[in-house]
Amino acid sequence: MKITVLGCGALGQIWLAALEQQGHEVQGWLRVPQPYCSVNVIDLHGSPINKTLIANDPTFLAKSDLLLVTLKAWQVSEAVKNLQFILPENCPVLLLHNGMGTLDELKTLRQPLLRGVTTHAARHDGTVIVHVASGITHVGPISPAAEAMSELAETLHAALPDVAWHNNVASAAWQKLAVNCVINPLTVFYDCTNGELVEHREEIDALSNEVAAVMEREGQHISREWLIDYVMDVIRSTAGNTSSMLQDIRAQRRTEIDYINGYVIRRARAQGLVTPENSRLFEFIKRKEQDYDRERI
Ligand code: KPL
Repeated sequence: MKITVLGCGALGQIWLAALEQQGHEVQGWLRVPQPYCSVNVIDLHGSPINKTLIANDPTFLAKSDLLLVTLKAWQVSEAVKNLQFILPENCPVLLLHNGMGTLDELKTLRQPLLRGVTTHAARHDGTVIVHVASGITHVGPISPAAEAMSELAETLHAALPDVAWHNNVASAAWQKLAVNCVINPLTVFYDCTNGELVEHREEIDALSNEVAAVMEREGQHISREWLIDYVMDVIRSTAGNTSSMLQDIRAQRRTEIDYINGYVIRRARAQGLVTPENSRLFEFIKRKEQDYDRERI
């Protein structure tokens, strides 16, 4: 297949390396156009993969069979809209990011739209991307035109397992959103690893309860107890991780808070619910972002 990967950060480079090794023709697409992009990955076995791949080639884009979007949530809709008239009309667009809300921004996209949720973990170590933990990527259709595209999951699975197809991917997306609503802002608040959050059970319960209530109204039927157990499992299985939000804050980058707790707060408001704990942490992260924005002026 001919595959363009939009966004060449940690996740993007892992996918570029895996797809290229599987024999696919790949290119990277960077927000600041460049003719080449570098892939410097240490794979799960500790082996380095160093490649220079073509990037930002509109001719390649116009012939692509898949656009894999690995940008941060807040970058997605503008970047995809900028490419939609070069990309073939039947080329699937697969979004792989934390949080929710981009689908509302891409309602008018002509191409078949898919959503993915991944538990693969990678981190920057200087200029190198270390693939720290294997995971599972849940993929499913958003637009009707994508409903018959389950073979895409097999193609992706062959390159970077595990990939599972779900006709209803919303449920996997909501569960991941719930995990991110709890772990990400709390790790920033306490400036700690995911695992250290076990000390803060009261806040974990309060956040999870609020998210579970919103999920219930959104048609995602899970019990509060189940959600808390699920969040605690992720905290334990990713104990050594620095959450993506804490990495963003430490590097003074914009976080995905608007698409994580911000999305839950917006849905809660629409459903007549209040989410004081989510709002408190949302405001806390926003203040942090504003502080370093101010420092730059
Ligand atoms: O997705 C994550 C993130 O850091 O964004 C979790 C699941 C919290 C793992 O670190």
